[in-house]
Amino acid sequence: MTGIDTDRLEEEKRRGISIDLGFAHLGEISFVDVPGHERFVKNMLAGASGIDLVLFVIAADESIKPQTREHFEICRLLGISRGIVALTKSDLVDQDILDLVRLEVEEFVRGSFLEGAPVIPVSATKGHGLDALRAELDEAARAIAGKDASRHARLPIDRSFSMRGHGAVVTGTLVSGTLAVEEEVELYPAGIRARIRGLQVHGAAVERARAGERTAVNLAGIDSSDARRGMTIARPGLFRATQMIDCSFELLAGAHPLKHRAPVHFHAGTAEVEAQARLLESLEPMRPGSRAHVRFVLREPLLLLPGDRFIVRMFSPVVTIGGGVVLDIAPPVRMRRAQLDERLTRIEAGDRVAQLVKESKFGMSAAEIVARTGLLAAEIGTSEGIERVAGEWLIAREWMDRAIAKLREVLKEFHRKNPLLAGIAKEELRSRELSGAPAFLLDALLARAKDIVAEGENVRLASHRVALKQDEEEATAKIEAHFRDGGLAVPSTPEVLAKSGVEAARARSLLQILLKNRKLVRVGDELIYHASAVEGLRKSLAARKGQKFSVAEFKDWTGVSRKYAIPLLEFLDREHVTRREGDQRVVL
Ligand SMILES: Nc1nc2c(ncn2[C@@H]2O[C@H](COP(=O)(O)OP(=O)(O)OP(=O)(O)O)[C@@H](O)[C@H]2O)c(=O)[nH]1
Ligand SMILES: [Mg+2]
Repeated sequence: MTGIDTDRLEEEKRRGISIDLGFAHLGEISFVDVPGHERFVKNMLAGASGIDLVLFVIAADESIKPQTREHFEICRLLGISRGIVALTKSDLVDQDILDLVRLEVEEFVRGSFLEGAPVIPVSATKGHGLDALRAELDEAARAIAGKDASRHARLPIDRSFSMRGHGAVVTGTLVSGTLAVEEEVELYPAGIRARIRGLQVHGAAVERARAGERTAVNLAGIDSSDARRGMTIARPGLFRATQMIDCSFELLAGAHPLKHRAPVHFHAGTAEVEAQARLLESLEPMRPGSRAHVRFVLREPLLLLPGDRFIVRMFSPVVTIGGGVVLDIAPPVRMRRAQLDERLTRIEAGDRVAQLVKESKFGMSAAEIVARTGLLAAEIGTSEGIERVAGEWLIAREWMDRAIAKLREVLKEFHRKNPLLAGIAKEELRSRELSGAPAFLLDALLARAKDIVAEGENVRLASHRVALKQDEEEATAKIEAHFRDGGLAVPSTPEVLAKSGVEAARARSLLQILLKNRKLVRVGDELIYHASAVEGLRKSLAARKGQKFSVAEFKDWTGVSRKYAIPLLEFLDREHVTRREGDQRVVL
C-alpha cells in the first residue's frame, strides 16, 4: 500500500517474517510496522507505544490467533482509541469464509475501542480493497485528536545509528511537543546532553518536528553508541528519570493471579526494564480481570511521567499480563501501604499539584512540579488551597496558616522570656522553625502575618513593647550618660554598670538594649563606646583620607592613651576605616 518494504533486516528478508520495527509513510500518515510473531512482542511494544491509530491486520485464512489477542490487549491497555481492521489474504478464501471471519472479528472486538471499526477485506497480492483501506485510513487520520505539540517535547528513541558524514542519528515518534534544529536536548536517563544538528520527517529535512511525527534526529556532541532504544530525548534538566512508580494497574482476565513482589518485564515508551510489582491494596495475590494500585520498582531508571501508559509481561512464560497508567513517579518511600493506596485514589480523583504540594515539607518549586507531573509551567498555580510565593514557589495555604501560628507561639514565648529585648533575630527564627526551607519562605510568612513585625533582622509580635520600669528607664539613661561623658576615654563597663542603680543582671540587659539600638558600640571585648564618640572619630579620620600615620600620631590627634588607642585602631581596621600597613596605618 505504501510501496515501502518495512522489513529492512537481512534476516527478515531471508526468513520472510518481521523481527523488528519497520517504518513507512503515505502522505501525512506515518506507519510503524510491528512484528506479529509472539517471540518479538517486545519489539512490537516499542513501536505500538507511540501510535494514535491501529491498522489491525488479521489474515482471512487464519482468523483470530493467540498473537491477535495479545496485540489487541496491548493496544487496549495502551489506550489506543481508534482502529481499522484489515482482513488480508482475502484472495485465498471464498466469500462464505470471509463473512465468517468478519463475524468472528466483530464478536471479538465487541465492547472495545474497536467496536464498530471498519473491517476491510484486502489482498496484498491482487491489490483488492486497498483503495477502500486508504480511504478509511484518511478518514480515521483526520478524525483522531493526535498528539499535543504545545506540551513538553519527548521522543522515545526506537533506533540509533551512525550516518557517514553526519554522526549519531536517532529516530522515534515525537510523542509530544516539538524539536527544532540547534536546540539542546538530554538523553534520559543517561544524562547525556547533545545539540540537534538536523531533523528529518519522512526523509525530508525540516527545521522543526512536531508531536505525532516520525522524526529522525541528527545529534551533535555524542556517539551513536551513547543512544539506545528505550532512552528518551527531552529538554535538558527538565525531567528526572525514576526507578519507582505508583500506578493504576489492570491484570488481564487470562493472566495468573499476580503475587506481591513478582518479578515482571515493564514496558513503557520504547523501553523495557525488569521490575518488581508491589501490591499496594492487599498482600493477597491480585485477581485476574481486576484493577488495583501497584508500585513497580524498576531495575534501571526510566523517564516516565504521570499519565504514561505501560505494559507488563510475565517473566516465564513471557506473556502480556496487563498494563496501566502511571500515577506518581516519585512516591513516598516510608508510608504505610494503606496510606499509599488512599493517596493514589486521591491523586486519581483530584488535583495532582495540590496533592504533591500538600505532602511536601515546605512546598515545592514550580520546576519541581513540572518534573513530577509533566505539566507546563503556565498550568501550575491555580490549584485549590495552593498559593504561589516569591514567584516560583508553591505552598499550601493551610501550611502557611499553621506555620504562622507556630511563629506566633515562638515569638510569644520569646517575648515572655526576654521582655527587655526588642525581638528575636530573623536568622534564629529561621534556623529554629524553617531549617532546610528556602530563605524567602520566612519572609513570605512574615509578610502574610499582619500581627508580626519584621524590622530589618529583628522580628517581634506587633503587640510587643519593651516595657521598662521607672528605675530601669533611669538606669538606662545613666549608663548611656556615663559612656557619652567618657568620650574616647570611656570608663570600664563593670564600673558603669555598678553605678547604674539597678542590680547587675538587669543592668546587663539594659546595656544589651543600648547596644542593640546602636546607642552604644562594642569596640573591644570589654570596651564599649558611645555611638557619638565613634562617629566623631570617623569624621576626623575622613578629613585625613589617604594619610599614613603611626600609633603615636593617633594618640596625639585623639589624646587617648595606648590602652584605648590599640583596640580603637583594630576596631577601625575591622570597620574598613583604616588599614594596617606594617607599623603604619592608612586612612581609607
Ligand atoms: N495470497 C496472499 N498472500 C499474502 C497476502 N498478504 C501477505 N501475503 C503473504 O503472506 C506472507 C506473510 O506476509 P507479511 O506481509 O510478511 O505478513 P506480516 O503480517 O507482516 O508478518 P510478520 O510481520 O512476520 O508477523 C508473505 O508470504 C506474503 O506474501 C495477501 O493478501 N494475499
Ligand atoms: Mg511484517
